[in-house]
Amino acid sequence: MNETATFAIRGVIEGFYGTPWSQEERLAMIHFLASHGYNAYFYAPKDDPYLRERWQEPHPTMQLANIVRLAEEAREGKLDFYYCLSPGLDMRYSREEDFSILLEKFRQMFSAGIRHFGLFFDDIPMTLLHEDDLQCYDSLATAHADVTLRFWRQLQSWSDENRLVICPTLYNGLGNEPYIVELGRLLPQEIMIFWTGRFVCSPYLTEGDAAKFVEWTGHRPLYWDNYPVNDLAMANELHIGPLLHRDPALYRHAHGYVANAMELVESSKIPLITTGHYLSNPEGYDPEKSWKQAIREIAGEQDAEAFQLFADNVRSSFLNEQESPRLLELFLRFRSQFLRGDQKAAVSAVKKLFQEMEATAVYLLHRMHNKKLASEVERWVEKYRRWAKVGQATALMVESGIRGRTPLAVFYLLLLKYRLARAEKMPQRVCGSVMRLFVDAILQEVKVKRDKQSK
Ligand code: LOG
Repeated sequence: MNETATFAIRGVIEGFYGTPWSQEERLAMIHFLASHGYNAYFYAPKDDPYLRERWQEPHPTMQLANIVRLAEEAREGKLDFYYCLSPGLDMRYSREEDFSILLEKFRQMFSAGIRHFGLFFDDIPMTLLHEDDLQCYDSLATAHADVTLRFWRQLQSWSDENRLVICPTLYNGLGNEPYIVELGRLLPQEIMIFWTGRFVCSPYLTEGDAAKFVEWTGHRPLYWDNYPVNDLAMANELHIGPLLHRDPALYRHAHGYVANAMELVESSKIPLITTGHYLSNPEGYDPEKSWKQAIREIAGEQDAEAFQLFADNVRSSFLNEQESPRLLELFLRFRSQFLRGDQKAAVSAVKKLFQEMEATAVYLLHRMHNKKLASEVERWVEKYRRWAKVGQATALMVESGIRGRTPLAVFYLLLLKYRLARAEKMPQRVCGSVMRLFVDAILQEVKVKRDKQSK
């Protein structure tokens, strides 16, 4: 039994835009969560039409059966299953008929044994949309509080086991914004409120901010952390780096912490393992150690080393500005060695590096054991391979140059430009700007030399 003080709710939310996970993937995820320190799963894929766009319509029979099965499976794993609806795109909050439809949809889930519910108002306009509502309510916050309270009363009348979380329309900031202050004041403390921190994707979550949120809204936040999710504008980033910059003392002020996962379900497990470590023992969390362990578990012992080499180049996200630390260090070493005059050794070291990089990429593209992971990360690995080819052409160009074989150097320069275009054609973020910096620095040297020679 782990006695470490931590968050009461430790969850994952399927809350991304994109193709929702399949039933099979969800079942596997529920088992995974149960064995990695989590105790809650939130069912809220943005692109399940029956949860958001067509929230008024009942779930098709097959889907309903699937949801019920998931909830049962979750219960067996001692996980709370939250069923979450997002009616805000067009619900008339003041209309009894709209409320009845909402209630009916939740009631069906209650009848099937579900006791945890979410009512979401995120990603909708910040203003009231319907004439009836404008007549009836002073503000969006009063409308949301009214619907939430009516629903909460029903939930309580059905069972005192029922729990409710809402996602407000303004779900990030400081917590002193009028909408959230008003909403907080109107809702009793037992109704939980999701909060993503200062930003939609918050680089830091601090104890100080959490304490302020509690002071201003009267509620302990339930953190909705938008990591590792990589939807919409982040779709070219592969968020497999470890969780970072979450205050070890955050749990003292929060109901819990819920990570929004990626559509890439298998890849998500890597950062989710690190998050599980943070949640199980916030004070003792060691991101690098945890990350290595996570890669070993998901990529498998045999492939861990190769995967780790690659993964080091897709670390950057809003959590982490530093990209490709190992490459960067080797490039700096190359530069100083080259400038000191040991040019041949410097070039041969980077040549070796880019060969190793290509071999790693080719191995991962064709021989990885975790096939699901391999197919999810394939585009990023391919980009990594293309960068290796760029690096090789660069090294060969420099090598020909220092040997005085100018025509060959010119050939490699053209090859380098061709390969650079091929690499940059892929939008996936790999190596950040580190490879580009390396190539540009060398091209700059080449230009200076040529200019000198032509004078
Ligand atoms: C959505 C979320 C989405 C995420 C990242 C919240 C509360 N809602 O900006 O579904 O996955 O950002 O793009 C969101 O974060 N809105």
